[in-house]
Amino acid sequence: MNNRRLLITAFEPFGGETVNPTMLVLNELKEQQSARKHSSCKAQGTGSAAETSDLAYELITAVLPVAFKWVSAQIRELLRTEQPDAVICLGQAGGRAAVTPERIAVNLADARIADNAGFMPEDTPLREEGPAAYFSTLPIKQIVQAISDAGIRASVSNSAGLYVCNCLMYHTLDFLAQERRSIPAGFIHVPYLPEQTANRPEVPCMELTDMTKAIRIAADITMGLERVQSPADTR
Ligand code: PCA
Repeated sequence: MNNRRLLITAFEPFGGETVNPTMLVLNELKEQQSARKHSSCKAQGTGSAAETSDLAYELITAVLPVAFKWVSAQIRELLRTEQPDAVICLGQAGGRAAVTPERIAVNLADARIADNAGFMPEDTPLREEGPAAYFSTLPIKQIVQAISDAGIRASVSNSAGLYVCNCLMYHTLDFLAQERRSIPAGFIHVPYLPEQTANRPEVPCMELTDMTKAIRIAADITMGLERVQSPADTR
């Protein structure tokens, strides 16, 4: 097993919601990883090499506050201390029907609702002297194709919005650019969970199992792996 590391971040609930699907996706991925580690240890104990390809990278996870003021410092600190080989940040995009890797982050905050710290910036640059925008360095087209091939709705999004998710994506790519670290990094939005739309049947949603599978596919592709079917995939 090598020790390449993928940082995946989720966000806390916001905007009156009691859950953020990204936190649940992260929990599922962590459970799957420890289940695979366990079965791999057992297999290695019996001399089998089963499932080793599933352990080709380590997950580092973090849940971030939905707060413009804290996100920048927290992601920069994580990138500095963890030194990951790739970064996928996750966020909820209520109202979208598909898993949507973002193409671009822009140097602007313009909030329609206050963040969890009560802050509501308007037409404010994220970094005064920063570039206007950064493109995702994730293989977004390949990710969309592979998720779609697995029968899950996915499409490239050309706007991460101007709220905290765009802020996180911008600061992630800005830090990596400043540090001259060219690793794959970017952002993926996921839809609401069914329980979040129970009283709003017209609003699209997606099952947690599908979201988790989609993000696992995105993670594997980002880490340069061929997709391998594992028992966790069928859960
Ligand atoms: N979605 C918000 C912020 C946190 C989240 O999960 C956004 O799209 O900006």
